[in-house]
Amino acid sequence: MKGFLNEILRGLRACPKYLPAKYFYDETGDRLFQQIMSSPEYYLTRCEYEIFSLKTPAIADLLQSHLPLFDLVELGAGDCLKSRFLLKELVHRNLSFTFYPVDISANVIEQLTQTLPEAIPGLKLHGLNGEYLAMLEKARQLSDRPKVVLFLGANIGNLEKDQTGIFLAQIRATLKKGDLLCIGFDLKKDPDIILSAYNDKAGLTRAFNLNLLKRINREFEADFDLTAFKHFPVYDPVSGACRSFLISLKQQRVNMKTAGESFCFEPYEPVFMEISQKYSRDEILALALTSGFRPLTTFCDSKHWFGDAIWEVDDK
Ligand code: AVI
Repeated sequence: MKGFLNEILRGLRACPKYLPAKYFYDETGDRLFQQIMSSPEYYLTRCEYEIFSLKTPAIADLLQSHLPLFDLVELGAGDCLKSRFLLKELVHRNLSFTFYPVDISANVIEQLTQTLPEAIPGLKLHGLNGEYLAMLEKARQLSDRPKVVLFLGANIGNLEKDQTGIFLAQIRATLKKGDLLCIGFDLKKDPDIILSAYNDKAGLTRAFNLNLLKRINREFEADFDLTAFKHFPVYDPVSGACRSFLISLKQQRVNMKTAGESFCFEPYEPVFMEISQKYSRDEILALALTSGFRPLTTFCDSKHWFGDAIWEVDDK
C-alpha cells in the first residue's frame, strides 16, 4: 500500500507526469484485461495461442534436445492458457518434471493448484506466489534440476528498453549455464494494426487505463474526474514503442486526501500510462546477446505478428 502510494505520488509530481501501469491490475483491471485479450483488435493473445497450439511438439523437441531433464517455471502464469499445451505434451511424453507457476496473485496460484493437475493428470505442480525473481530463486532452491523458464504474453514489452536489459540480466543471474528461457515478443508490424489493438472500438483499453484513476480515487480518496481525461495511444514505428497516455481535457486540480496533496493539470497535459514495446527479429537477437543468452530459435504465428524466442543461458 505504502509502495503503491509513493509510486503514484512520484509519478504525479513528475514532469511530464506518469502513472505506473503495474497498478492497472486490481479486480476490475484483471477483468478488463481478460476482455481485452478476447477483443477482435487485440491480436497478441490469439497469435501466441496459435504458436502453442500448433508448434508445441517442435518446442518440446527443442527443449528435450537441449536438456534431458528439467523443471519448468512460468513467470506470470495467469490461467496457463498457452503453456498448458506444452505441459500436456511433456506429460504425454512421460517426462519427469515439476511445473512451478509463479504469479503475484495468490488467487491465481490457488486456482492453478486446484484445477491444473486435474486437467492434466500426472502433472506435478508447485505454485509459487510472489515476485518473479525471488520465486525463480526459490524454484532453484527447491530443485537442482536445470530450468526452462517461460515468460510469455509479451509482458517484457511493458518495460522501457533500458529496464529490459537489466531485467533479463537479473533473470540470467538466477539461472545456470544451459538453462533455457522461452520469451514472448510482439513483433513490429503495420502501425495501424498495433494502434487499434490499444484503441479497441468497444473502449476496453480506454476503460483499462481510466480504471487506474478510479482505483486512486477509491484507495487514496482522490477526486479524478474520469470524463475529463482522454485515452490516447501512439505508436512510433522507428523505436517500436506503443505508448498510452491519458490527456487532461481541461485545466483542473485533482485532490488526494490520503496524501494531503493536490495536482494541477494544464489543458491537454499528458499523463504517460504504459509502454508496450514492439520488436524486430534483429532487435530480439541483439537483446539475447547483450543480456547473456544464446538465441536458439524463434517460433512465430502464421502472420509473423508474434514470436516466442528460445534462448539458452550462455557462459557466465
Ligand atoms: C500485459 N501486456 C503485455 C499488455 C500489453 O499488450 O502491453 C497490457 C495491455 N495494455 C493494454 N492492452 C493490453
